[in-house]
Amino acid sequence: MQFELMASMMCANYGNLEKEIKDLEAGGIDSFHIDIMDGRYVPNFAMSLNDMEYITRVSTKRADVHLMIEHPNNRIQLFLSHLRPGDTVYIHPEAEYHPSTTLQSIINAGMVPGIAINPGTSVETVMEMFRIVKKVLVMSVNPGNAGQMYLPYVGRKITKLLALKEEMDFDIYWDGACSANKILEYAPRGVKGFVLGTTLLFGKG
Ligand code: S6P
Ligand code: MG
Repeated sequence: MQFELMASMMCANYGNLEKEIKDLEAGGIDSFHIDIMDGRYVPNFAMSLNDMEYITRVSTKRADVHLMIEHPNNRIQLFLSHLRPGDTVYIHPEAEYHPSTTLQSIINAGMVPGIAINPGTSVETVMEMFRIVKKVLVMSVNPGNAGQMYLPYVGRKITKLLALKEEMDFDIYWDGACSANKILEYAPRGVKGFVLGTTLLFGKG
């Protein structure tokens, strides 16, 4: 069973971020999940462009950038210019009038395109984009904060996505309240990667 682990860097220790990055790399993390929030699409501000730039400069692993911002197309080049080919960028389709245009910009820049699906978003409303993206990030909490409770109704959506992923050629990733039990249950079923935050990696203390 092979799966990827992404460290949710909004939960990291900023007292010594370089050490945190190196420790996570030594611990075997596959990529750094970077939650960018604008205080509008979600009611919070988390990481910034500067944090993203620092992490990509210091780390040797991929960046996994989760844009929780309104109209990402307005600023997408700014984000892409700080990333390396092969890094992943997810947008939320609801945050954009023409999400496929934004996804095309991500592809043109050599990044891996993804969409993030909120707990209240149904598979059917975003299905056309599955043929464009390589990754679908399933939110199992509402976007905006770490340390929230898992929303059990998301499990049925993952079952639907698992049935579509081969035909439509995308991988499924899990974001929110990810515990060891969730990995043990969903990795064998075909979920490709898991974002680790306060639930499993960084602790709540
Ligand atoms: C939430 C964000 C997530 C969190 C992650 C934290 O808006 O997209 O990536 O950082 O879910 O993990 P946990 O275990 O604290 O829920
Ligand atoms: Mg995230």
